[in-house]
Amino acid sequence: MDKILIIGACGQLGTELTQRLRELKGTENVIASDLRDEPIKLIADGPYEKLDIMDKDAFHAILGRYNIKQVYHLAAVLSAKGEQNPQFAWKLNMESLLLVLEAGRDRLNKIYWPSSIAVFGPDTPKENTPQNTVMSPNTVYGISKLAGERWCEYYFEKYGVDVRSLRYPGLIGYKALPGGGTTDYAVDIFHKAIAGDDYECFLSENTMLPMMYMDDAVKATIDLMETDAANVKVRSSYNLAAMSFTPKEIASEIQKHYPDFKITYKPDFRQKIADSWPGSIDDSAARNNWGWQHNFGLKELTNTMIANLKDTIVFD
Ligand code: NAD
Ligand code: AKB
Repeated sequence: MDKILIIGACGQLGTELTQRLRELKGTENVIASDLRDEPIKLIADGPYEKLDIMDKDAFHAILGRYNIKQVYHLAAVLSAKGEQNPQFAWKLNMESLLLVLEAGRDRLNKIYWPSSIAVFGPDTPKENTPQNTVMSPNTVYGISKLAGERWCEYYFEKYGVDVRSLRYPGLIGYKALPGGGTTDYAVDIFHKAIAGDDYECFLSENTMLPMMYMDDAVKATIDLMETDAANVKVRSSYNLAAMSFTPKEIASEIQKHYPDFKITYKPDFRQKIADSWPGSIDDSAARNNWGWQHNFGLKELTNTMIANLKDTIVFD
């Protein structure tokens, strides 16, 4: 059994991915790490290391101590936060990936690194965006993800590093809060509705974006990592899709549960980011190459978020 290190394990995705990998691989085989001194409660059941991934020596010490053979590198500055400090976002997103890829050359069997729909830009076809198309990201986050994809393919082709990647859409889950992206509204809106509050949305009512329920994202990640290397035909990053909706559409789905729920719209700087991203994604390569299938659409997402958030909002 390969020992796994998750970098950025206390984040929105990392929390749920750590939980699922521990269920599948055994708690002791999945080492969570993040900047915090202590793990968040949801992943406090297993090994945890405080790690700033910019610290190469500390990273290698952990790889050696646990004899780590697989790394899931999730730490990044996301789209909205990245625009507030572009130099820092570039530094963290790029340098940390290169550090992990270098480790892949001599001591790792497999690496997972997520990309994003943010690799696309205003010149990209908006509907059913193809796997290979015009890419003109105009956020530092998107530029770093596109450059990261090129580095992943480079390390695979030049050095045989088995690095795998998915271009996630906006991820929505009830266990952890999002960390500074443009799609965060689709999580925030549930918290407001359940608290009985109105929601002021920072995107306009008809902004269509691709989204995914967290269980599907975790399933896709593990499916991709578990499939035979021969099935992984895209070594930059796979398009991945489940559903697309607008703020108006998700609000009206929520109103089926909370008829008095009200949404208003006050677009801010994130509107321009959202406008540069696709409305829907063609993920047929993932479906054909390694059998990707999603389980959650807008209705299932809404039912599940409301049912679980009502009882289990966990703030740490
Ligand atoms: P997040 O911001 O919720 O979590 C990131 C985690 O990384 C945080 O816990 C943070 O403390 C940690 N971190 C930051 N700097 C670090 C450092 N120097 N060393 C170690 N840890 C550090 O992000 P997320 O939403 O969980 O996203 C995880 C990955 O998935 C990111 O690469 C992101 O770009 C990608 N992604 C996420 C989404 C989404 O909707 N959540 C969509 C597309 C892609
Ligand atoms: C963001 O909005 O920045 C992320 C993403 C789609 O990459 N959720």
